[in-house]
Amino acid sequence: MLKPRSTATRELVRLDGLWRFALDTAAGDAPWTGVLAGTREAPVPASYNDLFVDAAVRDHVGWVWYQRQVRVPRGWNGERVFVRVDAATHEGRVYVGDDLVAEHIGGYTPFEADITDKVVPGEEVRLTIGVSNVLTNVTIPPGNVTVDADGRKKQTYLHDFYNYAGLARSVWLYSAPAARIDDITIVTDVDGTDGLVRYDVATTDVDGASEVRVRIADAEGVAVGEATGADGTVRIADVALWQPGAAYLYELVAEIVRDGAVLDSYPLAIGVRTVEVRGNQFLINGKPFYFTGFGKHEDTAVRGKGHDDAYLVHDFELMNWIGANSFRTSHYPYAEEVLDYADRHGIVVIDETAAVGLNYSIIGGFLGGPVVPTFGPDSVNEQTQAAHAQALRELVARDKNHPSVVMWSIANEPDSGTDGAREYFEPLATLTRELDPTRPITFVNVMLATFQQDRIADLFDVLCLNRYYGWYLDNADLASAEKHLEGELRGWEAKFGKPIIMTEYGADTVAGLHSVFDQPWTEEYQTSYLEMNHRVFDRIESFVGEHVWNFADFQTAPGIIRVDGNKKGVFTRDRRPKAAAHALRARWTNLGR
Ligand code: GCB
Repeated sequence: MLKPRSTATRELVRLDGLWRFALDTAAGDAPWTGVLAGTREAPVPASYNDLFVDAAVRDHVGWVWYQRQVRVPRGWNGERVFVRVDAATHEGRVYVGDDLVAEHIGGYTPFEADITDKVVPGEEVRLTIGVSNVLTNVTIPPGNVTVDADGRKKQTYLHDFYNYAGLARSVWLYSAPAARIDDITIVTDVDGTDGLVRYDVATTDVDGASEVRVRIADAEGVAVGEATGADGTVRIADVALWQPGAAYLYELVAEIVRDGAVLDSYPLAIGVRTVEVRGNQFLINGKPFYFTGFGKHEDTAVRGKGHDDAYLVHDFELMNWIGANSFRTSHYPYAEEVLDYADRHGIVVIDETAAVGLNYSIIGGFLGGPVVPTFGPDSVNEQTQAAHAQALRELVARDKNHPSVVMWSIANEPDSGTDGAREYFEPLATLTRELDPTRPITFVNVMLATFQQDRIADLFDVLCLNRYYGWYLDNADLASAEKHLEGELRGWEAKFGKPIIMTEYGADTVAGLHSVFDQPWTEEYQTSYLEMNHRVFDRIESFVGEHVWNFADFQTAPGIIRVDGNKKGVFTRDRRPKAAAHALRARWTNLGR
């Protein structure tokens, strides 16, 4: 799916700003048929939860409604008109006037509708968007809604970040010609010093007299290659590769041309690079790559998961300062602006679906709750698997052309050591390879499923492990933690011979808390904990990366092991460095890998 862009043939109106806002409890039935009740307004993009001084909003379970008037530009006469929602977390319904025009399940991928027949250029329409935050056993991510004796609904979930909801990314109105480019797929390769750009342009309403043309220009705008036809290959002589830390982007322009007139035109930034797993190495452009960086979250005060360009730039600046060359979009696809920025700045991305918390054993085994089998008719079942497959399709469709994305992560910490895991994951691994045969795939393994228990790691290219020796295990005993961590890593290495990335390791740390002892929660302990991990990583040959959990402190559901959220950030929630940030910087800027 193409990102909406203003091009020679397309126009764009961004619908960000304040929208009328109401909870379903206040909005009445069919709230899209009139002006939304009440006086509340909510900004788009932002999660709605923390905006109001009202627990009923923060803890709301169900639908909320956003509404605004929109004037369709009068110059759009004769064009197709689309509304595009970058994300509605977790389910969205879009109404133009009284009519439902789009429905979508899945909180972190975009959807759109052709609303040409519902609007008149030059006139206003009422645009209403319903958003539901409900998670069940068949959604990705899963959750559960309970109703107590007083009729109060409560949403619980198995993942460790707050269930922020609403319209956290932009909403757009855009025009496109009737004969138009629907999609572009780019795959790049290298042949000696030349770059090969294979392209495939999907179109709508194109007649036999029209043709597709593609041309590529370098960063200075100088033409370097062209081709005609809906698919083909363009060769770029003496190609400048997209490299980690040294991004180079070309611009590919796809056009539909008829009798010399350009009917539609869409420019796409592309980077030429290769990615490959060979033996126990992860290769980018044929050279071993060692990941340094973080698992992140889209999370800031007040706006929740609302996308914010200031935080985008600042986070990447901090990653650059600390020597991070990569991050994982834990635990859901991030805003497209983030990937565009990573493309332009040479930051490597592991792109993850929102399949987090497919694991009932964590509550049972680890947190001492009741043990429910994860995979079963009433828990993670075939319907969940279908939703997961759809999440994979939408992730790959959205992000396939980003050179920064070097690997798909199809889930975080599923219950990979129990009955049903293989039956659930094997078809999804196969599907991901079909959707994109060019990138390695992985899933992120939980500490309850060591190399002895895990049943699915062989289906994937890279072993991504989350391990908390020295925190959840061997807390305050880094000497034991060091032995146990090394023992387990050697087990994985011997059994699979695949590259290993530590995708999470971290210790909760309250900024400003200090001790001369190995005292958990202090800044000193976080630093010693990371140093212990690094000593072990440096002894394991198959190690190809380390992503600390987490880049910054973030909000979670309330609980007795969380103090106003998860405090494993190397930066605080407002992005100030803890002591560990300086230690990491010293390591990562001197790794020389
Ligand atoms: C994990 C999860 C992550 C949590 C983290 C923690 O393994 O993948 O979402 O936040 O542990 O801090 O417990």
